[in-house]
Amino acid sequence: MSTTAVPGPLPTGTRSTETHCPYCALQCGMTLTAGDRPATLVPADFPVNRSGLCSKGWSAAELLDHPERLLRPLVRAVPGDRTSPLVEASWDEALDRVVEAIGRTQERYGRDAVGCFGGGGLTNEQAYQFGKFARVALRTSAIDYNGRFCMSSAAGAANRAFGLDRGMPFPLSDVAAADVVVLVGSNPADTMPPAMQYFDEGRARGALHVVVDPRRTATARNAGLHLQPLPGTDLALANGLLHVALAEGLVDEAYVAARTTGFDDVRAGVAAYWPDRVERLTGVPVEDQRRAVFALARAPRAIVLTARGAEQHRSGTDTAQAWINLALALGLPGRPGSGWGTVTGQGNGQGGREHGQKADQLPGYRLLSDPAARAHVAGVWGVDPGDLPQPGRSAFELLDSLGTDGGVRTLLVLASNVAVSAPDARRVLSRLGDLDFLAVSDFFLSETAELADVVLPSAMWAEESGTMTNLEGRVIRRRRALDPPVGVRDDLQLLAELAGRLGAGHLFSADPETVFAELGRASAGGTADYSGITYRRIDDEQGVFWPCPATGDGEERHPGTPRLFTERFATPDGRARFLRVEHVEAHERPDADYPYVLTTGRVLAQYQSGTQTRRSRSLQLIAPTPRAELHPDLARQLGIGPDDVVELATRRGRARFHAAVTDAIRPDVVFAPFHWGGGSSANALTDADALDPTSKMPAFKVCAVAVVRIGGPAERIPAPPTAGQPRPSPHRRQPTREAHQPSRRRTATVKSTPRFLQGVYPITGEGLSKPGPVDPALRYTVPSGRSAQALYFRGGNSTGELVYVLLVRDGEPMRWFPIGARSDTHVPLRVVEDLTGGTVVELHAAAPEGVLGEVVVDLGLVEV
Ligand SMILES: Nc1nc2c(c(=O)[nH]1)N[C@H]1C(S)=C(S)[C@@H](COP(=O)(O)OP(=O)(O)OC[C@H]3O[C@@H](n4cnc5c(=O)[nH]c(N)nc54)[C@H](O)[C@@H]3O)O[C@H]1N2
Ligand SMILES: Nc1nc2c(c(=O)[nH]1)N[C@H]1C(S)=C(S)[C@@H](COP(=O)(O)OP(=O)(O)OC[C@H]3O[C@@H](n4cnc5c(=O)[nH]c(N)nc54)[C@H](O)[C@@H]3O)O[C@H]1N2
Ligand code: SF4
Ligand SMILES: [Mo]
Repeated sequence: MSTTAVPGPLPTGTRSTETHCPYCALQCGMTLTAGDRPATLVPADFPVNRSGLCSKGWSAAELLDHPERLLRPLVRAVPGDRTSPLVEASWDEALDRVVEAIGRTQERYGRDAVGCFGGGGLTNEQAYQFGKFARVALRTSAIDYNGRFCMSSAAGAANRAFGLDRGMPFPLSDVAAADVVVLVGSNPADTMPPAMQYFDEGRARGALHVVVDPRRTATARNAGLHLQPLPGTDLALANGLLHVALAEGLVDEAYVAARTTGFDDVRAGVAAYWPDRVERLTGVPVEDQRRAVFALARAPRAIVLTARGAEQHRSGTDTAQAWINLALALGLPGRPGSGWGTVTGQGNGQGGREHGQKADQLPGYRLLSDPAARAHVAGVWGVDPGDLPQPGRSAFELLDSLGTDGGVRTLLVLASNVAVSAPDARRVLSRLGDLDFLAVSDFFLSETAELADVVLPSAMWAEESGTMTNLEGRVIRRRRALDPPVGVRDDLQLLAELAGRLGAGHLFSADPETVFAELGRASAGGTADYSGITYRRIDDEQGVFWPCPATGDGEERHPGTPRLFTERFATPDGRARFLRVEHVEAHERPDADYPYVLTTGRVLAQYQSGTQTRRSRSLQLIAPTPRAELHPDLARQLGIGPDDVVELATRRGRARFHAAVTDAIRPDVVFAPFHWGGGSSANALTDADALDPTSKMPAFKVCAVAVVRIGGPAERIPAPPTAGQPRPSPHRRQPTREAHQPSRRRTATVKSTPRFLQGVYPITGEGLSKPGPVDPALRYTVPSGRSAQALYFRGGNSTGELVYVLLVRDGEPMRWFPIGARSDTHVPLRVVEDLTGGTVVELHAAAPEGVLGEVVVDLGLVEV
């Protein structure tokens, strides 16, 4: 292999090329005409989009010759001084500066002080090459990518449950044939519009679609049933649906026995999620819970899909698992036309997580911590397995370490705009400022590139070749339709060139097809096996679904795998794994200072951090300014009118938006799009301190927010004054968090009169006659001047022994509630007398000596 194998120029003249949209994971097929004139495109009849495109796809060609495109590398006028202007430079000079910085940093701080940050927009070849570049040319463990902020929770859950993560284990067209589809935190009507044709087709056949979303989105409006939970409560909802399924005998016991393990534990766990408790946690009425689960269980073909609304939480992995548990209990995964899937987001969000740009992974979805995997991949790379680094830090942890001892000092970013899209963006901005050196490859001067020491101009989608893996696991080809502008290089070439300057050039190629063949060999035998896929086959077969292992000479070739799990799951014993998961409260709940719940997400005409779509003239007409959605009741209360400028404030920062007043959102929730930076950065508001323990996903979808009106409608939204902004939190070690930590606080701070003492608590038995306090949260003092009445007690017991819960009033036992082994109880208490102001009410528990387990308690009181 050599770095000279760069693809040559295309022939002159006007020609049409079949390729795919640069944006989302649907990867709609399109025909691009280019050559002697500006590029134009029309949709193609490709299996996913069947001649459809959304406004982003339609307008994609506009950006190819946009005046703001980067056409030459940029470097700081004064090297090392990021306050000096960025000026144009030659590739040689720019790359010299990058290589010098790498050398300086590694010499001074060690190999791991040089870091890489990738993206799910890179082709498979580029993502693969980036992972290899980090491990082989830089020999650093510090590499991760933006998919951590996207698919990681769902991927974690799928790997745990099925032994394999392919977003949709079936083709998208199965959606059209399903009788019931449940969409949890997914809004394809705005995020993948052409996919709606499959949903529409299903509904036209009489299918019921259930949408779970705190907003009545365009997707929800078309659905037969809309469940509108409080953000961050989807896990409780899924457990609640499974509770109903069990109570109603809807579980497919034969499937559970034949194809799964671990159900007993889940069965015991969901006992605590009775419908009215779930209604209180989520806001979804009992009636709707029942409708959803009956429909799902009785449908001949049913599909459950989760997306970012359910997954971008600190318990995102467990939430995805809860929906997988439900799907498994109903016998869906692996059954024809049925199953669970996650809707992958970025153009190559699927391939981007398979080929080794993730901190813990090697190509083929192999693990860096697995000696056999290291040996295999090192063999393909021609290096010593012992030279491969160990797993590194996850995306946010990597960003938070920038500029610290033991952290990254020189960072290379490809295809990500973390200054806008990472959580707690003001903290990330400050960390980027702490770097010794930042290099960014992009085709526009993104907010991250603006901060760099060196900016490397990258080729755009229509100017490069490679493969992408769409949301169905279909490997498709991005075909070069025009030559990149002179002075612009594709990232594959960039990495090969850099590797050459670092002395590893002989191990890297700049030719996509060569790299793809190598990727195939590296993936052979892994879960994501691409070894039987070639460019030729992709052309002939309209894409090939992985796994597709190579076969020997004379053997029939592997057909690829459109549908997974039909016979067995990818676990060692072939069975899917149930895993008990518990509801955890949002890490930050509304309080007097920040009284509402903020959630964030997408609008139709903008894409991600907006680097591209905010530069598109046609898209700017549709979504020119960031609009925060709030309910008319809330708007009235705060004196906010339509299109007024409002400021959202959280403990991390402030950002301003136009107000979109709409009754499509819950009155206690505010929604902000994250496509803008600067004074309208939604991520200036979000929190990064509560990462999911498994996936390290930040809680993008829930935090506590305050809202104030700044002024009337204005064309330009003024940025919040810097003086009022909180200081970004200082460097400190990431707190380690334990999984499944039961809640230790009360779950509701409703301003109305009901009061609840509730939660799931561990107990240690000291004898049935020796009750003791369980948790400080189970204590309530009636405010002076008011009185209260206990209304009911509900309790659940996970242990194999009888336990008692005791209602204590001012230290005196008032009522005993026995709860049998592994069962629950419900006791109405309306007869209990008034509790006057100052009275202290507490719940204690007693269990036989040595018994360990959990109790679920829920005491309902009303305060008047
Ligand atoms: N137009 C457009 N399309 C895109 C993208 C884009 O930026 N713009 N990005 C692509 C990418 S990378 C991705 S990952 C996908 C994402 O696609 P989606 O997952 O569909 O997009 P989001 O808007 O992030 O979130 C979906 C919904 O979750 C809801 N939600 C918020 N909090 C919660 C919650 O706690 N529970 C539940 N059940 N729902 C909640 C929001 O109201 C929102 O309607 O879109 C892809 N397509
Ligand atoms: N608050 C909040 N924040 C979120 C989310 C949310 O729902 N709420 N969603 C998260 C999700 S799901 C995602 S996927 C992330 C996405 O966040 P980002 O990683 O910021 O994604 P993009 O905006 O697509 O950034 C890609 C950048 O790279 C450039 N680029 C695109 N393709 C290429 C390429 O092939 N080569 C090079 N060199 N450059 C390229 C683009 O111009 C752009 O500047 O945001 C996350 N952030
Ligand atoms: S749905 Fe996705 S892939 Fe299709 S045109 Fe729109 S952005 Fe492009
Ligand atoms: Mo994403």
